[in-house]
Amino acid sequence: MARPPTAEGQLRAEEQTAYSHLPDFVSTAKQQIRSREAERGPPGQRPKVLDLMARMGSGNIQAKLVLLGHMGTGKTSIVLRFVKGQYFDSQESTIGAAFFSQVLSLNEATVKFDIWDTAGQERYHSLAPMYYRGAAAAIVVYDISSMDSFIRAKKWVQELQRQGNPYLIMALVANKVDLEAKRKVGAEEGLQYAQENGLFFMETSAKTAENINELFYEIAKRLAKARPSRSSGMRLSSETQDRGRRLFCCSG
Ligand SMILES: Nc1nc2c(ncn2[C@@H]2O[C@H](COP(=O)(O)OP(=O)(O)O)[C@@H](O)[C@H]2O)c(=O)[nH]1
Ligand SMILES: [Mg+2]
Repeated sequence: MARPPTAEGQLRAEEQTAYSHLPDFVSTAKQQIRSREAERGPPGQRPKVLDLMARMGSGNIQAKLVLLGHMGTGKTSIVLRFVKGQYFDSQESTIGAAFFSQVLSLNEATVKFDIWDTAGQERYHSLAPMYYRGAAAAIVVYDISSMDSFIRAKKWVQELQRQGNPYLIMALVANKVDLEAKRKVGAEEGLQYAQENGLFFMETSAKTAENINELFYEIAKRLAKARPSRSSGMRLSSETQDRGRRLFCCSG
């Protein structure tokens, strides 16, 4: 006679189902990462700046950037808006992670972002370290219309603080500000949390493009801060996009 399942047994069965597809995904992800690493050359021959970013020559910075956050908060939409100037109302869910690159020219430096856009699903959580390891910058995204996503964002921040590197530039991004009528997380709440944790904070909308360029510009500026000569100004290499108005910045 079959025994009733124990809570532990049930959990193990659920885990098995959730993780059954992971081996394939892990090998694809590892291949993706290996090919990116190969492009950067052998580790011993890479320029070392705290091993966070590789400088490609005078005034050029190559920086790995990772996006983290609950599924559906708009991570992919933020990247697509920045990289391609596109937005889709029915953006498909990311499977595993996706890679993008974009160059942003400041007056003082040219920053090439290698962007890893991760999937927000819990079942991919164990893979996240592969993407944030060695990152120079991280964008943790929540959706202003979802308190759950804000709680999840705080967990990502804690994980990055625990396991990421101490020099990581971290941005807390409150996305979907166009959904003001459905707002559940106040701007002050996000800003306060960011200030207490040494992050910089921005409210964005991938839909309207509000503060999207500003977000990446701020990160690029912080990456370039180590450089001796500095001035301000931004130029996107591919296209000029709408400049937003809302900006809550900066701490950290
Ligand atoms: N209203 C609104 N919807 C957005 C915004 N950004 C993303 N979305 C929508 O939210 C859903 C999830 O977006 P997606 O980029 O796939 O989120 P991800 O899972 O974090 O990558 C999609 O239907 C998007 O069209 C935004 O700024 N405003
Ligand atoms: Mg996505």
